[in-house]
Formats: sequence, structure tokens, C-alpha cells
Amino acid sequence: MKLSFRWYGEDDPVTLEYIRQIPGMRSVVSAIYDVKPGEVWSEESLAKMKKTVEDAGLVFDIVESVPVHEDIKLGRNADELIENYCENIRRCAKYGVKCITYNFMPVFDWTRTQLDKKAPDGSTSLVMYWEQMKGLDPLKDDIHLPGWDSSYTQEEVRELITAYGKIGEEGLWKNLEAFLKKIIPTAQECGVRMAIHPDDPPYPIFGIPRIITTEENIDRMLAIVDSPANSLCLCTGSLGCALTNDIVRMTEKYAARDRIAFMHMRNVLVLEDGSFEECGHLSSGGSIDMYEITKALVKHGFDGYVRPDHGRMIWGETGKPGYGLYDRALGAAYINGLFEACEKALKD
Ligand code: DNO
Repeated sequence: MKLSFRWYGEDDPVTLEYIRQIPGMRSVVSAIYDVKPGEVWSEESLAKMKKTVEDAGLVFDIVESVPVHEDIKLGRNADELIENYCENIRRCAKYGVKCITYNFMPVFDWTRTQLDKKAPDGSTSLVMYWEQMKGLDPLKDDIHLPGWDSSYTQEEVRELITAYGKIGEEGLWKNLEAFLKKIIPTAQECGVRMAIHPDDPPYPIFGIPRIITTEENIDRMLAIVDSPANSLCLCTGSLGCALTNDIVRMTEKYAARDRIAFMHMRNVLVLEDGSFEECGHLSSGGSIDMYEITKALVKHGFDGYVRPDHGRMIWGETGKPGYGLYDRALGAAYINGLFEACEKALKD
């Protein structure tokens, strides 16, 4: 496996120098952040990113994310936007990128109700409590859930939600299919693996369709273009918010078929009413068995990218929720330990 760490560019309070000091760290996961979804990334920006990362002694070969414009997901005049997306794949490949992560979630990326829930040990983390979601209706109320893209006006959000309501799940599938059939051949030609991130959490929120949610739906998605270039970013924490998802089995199945390009490894504690709290990476802290997941990866010779996903805020650190240095670095150390133990056990 190739250990990696997400970095939000020059404005990230976590420096590349610190990232490099994490044992076993190899790749930096980043993106060009000053370009709107749907537009093409400049070669200068990519060249600069590559040089900055390499000068810090790390590798820039994985991108998260090239965002998918809403009009692609809605199938509205999408041709030029998809062509731009393909051009971004080509440009990334030219600068050494081997894997690109993206998602197909309508309107919003991840959904949480609070970003700084204090645990008994004093650490804080991201949570989603149904209690706090109750009664919210984005078509009626002005909703600003933490972490949501604030570049949309409430009017725009309403228009988008209504449009997604009209196309429904099958409409979204149709648009995903058209998108994949165009981008995957391009990715294949350039030697890039596209890694779709599951919906987080993996069920509809506010009645907006979400489709990358279950094993059955992931099977359907992977079958649209049956190629390792059409792969998964298997996010244990996102899929794991639904206890009906058997993450160990899914890891085993998709690793065996070489359809996992990227692993996001983190743990969540799912509560009785289906709410969830992000917790430390350790298996014993949450609902996910990180050891069994690693074992399944190692068993199938997984050589893709892995990154410790969201960490808690600990030791007084402040910064981007989920993306501080300390707890993610602890996560990386834990992941290193799991892999070493599983690899050695396999050789015995
Ligand atoms: C959350 C991340 C997601 C992910 C995108 C991929 O912290 O895991 O935002 O980067 O969904 O497109």
C-alpha cells in the first residue's frame, strides 16, 4: 500500500514538512483549489503543486477531488463540462497523477450536524445527530449545515434540490452512466484510476437521491465500465455509517477484483437511532473492524493508496475540522502497524 495524507495546499495549517515526518508517509493527496467545478485546471498550477510536493520529499500522484459539476449530475448541457473533466484527467496524468478521487453526491458532499462535539476525553470530532436534523427542510428553511458549500445561495440550493427531486435516483444513475462512459476510457488511456467516493452518509438526506451507498449499488456502478480505471475510493467511515453495509465483506470482494484504488481509513461509532460520531481510528473505539479490513486488503495484495481519514481534534489543535495533524498522524501510525502485522502474519 502507498501511505498518503490529505493536504489542502499552501493555506493548510498542516505543513508538508510535518507530513513528511510521519513514519512511512509517501504521497500527498491534494487538488487545485482555486478553480471552480467544471473548469479546467491550469498546467502551471499542476506543475507548481508537483514541484512543491517533491521539494518537500513527498510524491504528488493522487488527487482528491476533481469535483463533478452539478449540471453533469443533473444531465443538463453536460457535454462541454464532461470534456473539461476529461481534460483535467489528461493534465493530471501529465504531471504524474495515477489516481483521481471524486464523488457523485447531489448538491452537498458530507453531511454532519456538528463539527466540534466534545467527547469525555476532551477531544472534539464531527457528528451527525438525527435529533439535530429533525424538522429541517431545505426547501422551506435557510439551512447552513456545517461544512456545506457556502458558495450556493439558498435560492440556488432550492433550485438544485428541486431538480434532483425531479430526476430521482434513476435519473442520477443515467447521468452517472453517461459520465463514466466518457471519462473512464480517457482515464484508461492516461493510466489513471478513477476512484469514486461513497455518499456520506450512505442514505438519502432531505429526500435528495444518493446512489453510491450499498454493495448492490456499488456493484451496479462498477459494472457500468468493467475496468480497474473505474474503481472505488473505499471510505470505511462513510459506508460504515450504515450498519447494513458489511465493510469487511465489501473490502474483501472489491480488493479481490482489483477495484479499490484508494482507501480512506477511519472509524465511526454508530448510535442506536442511526446517528453517528467520528471517533479515533482504533477498532475498539467505534463500530468498524479496522483490523479485519486491513487483513482483507493484505490478503489480496492491495497496492493502492491509503490515507488516514478524518481525525479528531486533540492536544489543543485548531484547524480544519477532521483535518488536523495530530490525530490523523496517530491514524497513520495505526495503519502502518495494522499493515505490518497483517503482512508478516501472511508470510508465516
Ligand atoms: C471528506 C472527504 C470527502 C471527499 C469527497 C471526494 O472529508 O472524504 O469530502 O474528499 O467526497 O470527492
